[in-house]
Amino acid sequence: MSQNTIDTEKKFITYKGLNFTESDTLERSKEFYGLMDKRRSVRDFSDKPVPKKVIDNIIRTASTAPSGAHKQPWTFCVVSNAELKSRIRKMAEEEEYKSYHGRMSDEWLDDLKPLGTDWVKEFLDIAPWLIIVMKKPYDLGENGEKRQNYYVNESVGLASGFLLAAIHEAGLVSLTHTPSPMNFLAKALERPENERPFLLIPVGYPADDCQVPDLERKPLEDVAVYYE
Ligand code: IYR
Repeated sequence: MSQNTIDTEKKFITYKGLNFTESDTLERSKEFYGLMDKRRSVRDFSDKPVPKKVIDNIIRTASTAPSGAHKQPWTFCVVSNAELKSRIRKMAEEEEYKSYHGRMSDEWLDDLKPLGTDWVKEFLDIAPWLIIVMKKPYDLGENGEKRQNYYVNESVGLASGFLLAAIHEAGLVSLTHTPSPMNFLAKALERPENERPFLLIPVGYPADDCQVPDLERKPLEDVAVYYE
């Protein structure tokens, strides 16, 4: 073996999959769909605490997502500190106020009407945890050298999807919040230069009087095309 391939020698292990019977596979696929179909984006949070160990497991799950060249180009910044949450809220609302008062097009504002959103982001103070998902276009090596990551948006999007599923599976609720522009988060959290905010996800329990818009999901026929 040549000198420069030693570090990248491939190692393989046997993988047998989960091996369910066909009827269990059908049953499980139906059950999981039923569970995921109950997930809703929530904006009315309770301040009821969620143990840190739960958040740890949810993030471990997110980090099992596939990623380009298995680089796992993400960092999950987890905020429960009330003072920091409140600073984040203030900065997010400053940007959101500008977005709702001129930066977003009339078409965009019209499309948001059924969701009842506005620039006020009370949930950033109330939810017990804020998870800020950071994407890493490159890693920093030991001597500060840049190491390329690949398919970063796809990878971090997948990890965020796994994160939302794990949050829901645990009986908690979340919101995929995108205050725009989001750069203030990298500053407030003092992140290194190779991290960019991707999503801000409050996590907790729904408020007692929580309301969500009465939305319908597209049926299978409208989202899938089969070529058999
Ligand atoms: N970022 C704003 C606006 C917003 C945009 C989309 I697209 C949404 O689906 C929801 C909201 C906000 O968080 O209010």
